[in-house]
Amino acid sequence: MNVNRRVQTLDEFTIQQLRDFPQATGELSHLLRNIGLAGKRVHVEVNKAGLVDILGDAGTINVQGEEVKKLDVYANDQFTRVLQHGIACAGIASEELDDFVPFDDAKSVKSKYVCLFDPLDGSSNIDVNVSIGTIFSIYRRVTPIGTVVTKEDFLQPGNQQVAAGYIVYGSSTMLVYATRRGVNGFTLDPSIGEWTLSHPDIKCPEQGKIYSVNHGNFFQYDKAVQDYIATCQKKDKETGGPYTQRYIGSMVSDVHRNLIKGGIFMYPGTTDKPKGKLRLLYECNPFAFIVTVAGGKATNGKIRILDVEPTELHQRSPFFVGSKLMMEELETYLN
Ligand code: P6P
Repeated sequence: MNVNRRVQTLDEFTIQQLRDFPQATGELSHLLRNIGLAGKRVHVEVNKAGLVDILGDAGTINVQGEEVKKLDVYANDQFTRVLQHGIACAGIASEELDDFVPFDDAKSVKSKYVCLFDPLDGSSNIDVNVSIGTIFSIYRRVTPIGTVVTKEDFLQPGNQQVAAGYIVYGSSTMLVYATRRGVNGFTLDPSIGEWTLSHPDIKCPEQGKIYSVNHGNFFQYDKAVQDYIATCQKKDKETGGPYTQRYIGSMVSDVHRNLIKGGIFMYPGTTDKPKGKLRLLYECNPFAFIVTVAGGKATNGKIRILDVEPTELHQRSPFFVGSKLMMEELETYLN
């Protein structure tokens, strides 16, 4: 079997970044590799999910005599543990945990980053075999190095993110992350157990032909949103309309597809839920950062989502993200 030796692994890529920036301490590279390690472990379990009935359902004891955890609890534990035992993270916040978790051991308090994540977004799709994902967001702490992190280290606006990314457990498993220098995608090669650089320097096409929204909520959206959706369905030589509607109800997959092919993803506020459903800190901000670095745009319907000053860890926000020209067309309706 010929192994493609020219493809860079995540480790080689992050170490190359370190060589290109001698002043870097290597902590961010180390943190990203830790996330890659946890992602590989979650990949293994997610791919077995269909077999859980054989291995025993969550909360039962499986044939190996181990307690079978819900996959999102398992994923949360993997990301928390790998970051806590690393040397680059001073604390985490997770969709699965009510409050943030400071790492107060002697080594961790000296770390300069904090990480927020949704360990397994869309986990309700697992039992119908729809792709799911992990979403993460990395900030430099604002409290003094050497002290235990506090909530203010986590309540930072998205424009302060140092890096952000996601893992999509789909037909293949991919890790995509952005720093201010660009967006790069790595596909897990199970034959060598490595993330391999498959999508270097991802750019979001300025114009796309895909719009993603839950039509079931249509009559609960603001009129401006309804009018924009109607435009997506009309013939238009200039924009290439009508667009195709693609929405699988798993944010990581929907936004990943639109990032690569071009498109717009919307989770607007509704009359029942004016703030929408998606979480600002570990769903909206990471994707807003990634798509913006790739050339797209992201708003909460009023301002750039990256400029929103957070007040709570789990606050929700309406969310619109995607190709630059499609977002600008949407904004003509929203403004
Ligand atoms: P709805 C999954 O539960 C999730 O949080 C996102 O991944 C997804 O985009 C959204 O909810 C789907 O929500 O209300 O359209 O089913």
